Amino acid sequence: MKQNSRRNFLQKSAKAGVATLIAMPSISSAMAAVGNSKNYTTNHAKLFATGFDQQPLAYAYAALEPSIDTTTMDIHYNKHAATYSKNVKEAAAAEKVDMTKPLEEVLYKISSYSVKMRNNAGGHYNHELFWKCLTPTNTQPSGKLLAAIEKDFGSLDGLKKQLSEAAKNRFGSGWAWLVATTDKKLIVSSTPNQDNPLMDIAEVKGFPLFGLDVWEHAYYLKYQNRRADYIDSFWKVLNWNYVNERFSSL
Ligand code: MN3
Repeated sequence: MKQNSRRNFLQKSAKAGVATLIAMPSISSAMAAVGNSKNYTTNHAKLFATGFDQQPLAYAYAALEPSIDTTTMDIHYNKHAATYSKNVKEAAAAEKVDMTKPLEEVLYKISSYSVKMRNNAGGHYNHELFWKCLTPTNTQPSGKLLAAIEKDFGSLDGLKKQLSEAAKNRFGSGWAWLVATTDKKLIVSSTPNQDNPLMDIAEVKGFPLFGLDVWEHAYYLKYQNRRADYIDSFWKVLNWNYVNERFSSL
């Protein structure tokens, strides 16, 4: 933290009381663990820190029809994702994790926790992000994000093509990601199971701007074996406004 911002932070903390004083440094040190704290400001960490409980969906189960069907949304949110949240809290209690701190702190050091923690901390984080990255509204990348997409992929279509390929080629269950590295370069990656780019064990590390769930539970009821059709539909409901926000904050 720079001298000035640290002074401001201490002044604000003194006004806000002891709770803030304890919570804030833990978030900024968590962001520093990404590897380059200068691009991950405290403001950014506060904006996007993830808790251990499921947050409510911002739209109805039916809102993403016909791209993602109502029953899939209901079961995916209330059964699959709810179970990751329940299980990550169990693992956190067993492994003495302070659940008042952001889940990200666990993800950055996931190699030092159990397999149960890896699967469920990842599962919970990935789904909390996934719901926020979906919307019934038609949105588009803009500003700094669009400029970065054009720089790193040639065009929006270039990004879509590369990410769709990564999603199609992920063997078995996993995710495809648009990742921002610490120098704000955009990279497409994919991870197996419930791993993600925040984890110290990930091949491509960085800040996930959005993730695409390609577990069969995310599409099978409507699309059966047609993963490629599900991926095509995903682009229609991707919340670019939220992705813009995540990138602009870096
Ligand atoms: Mn899922």
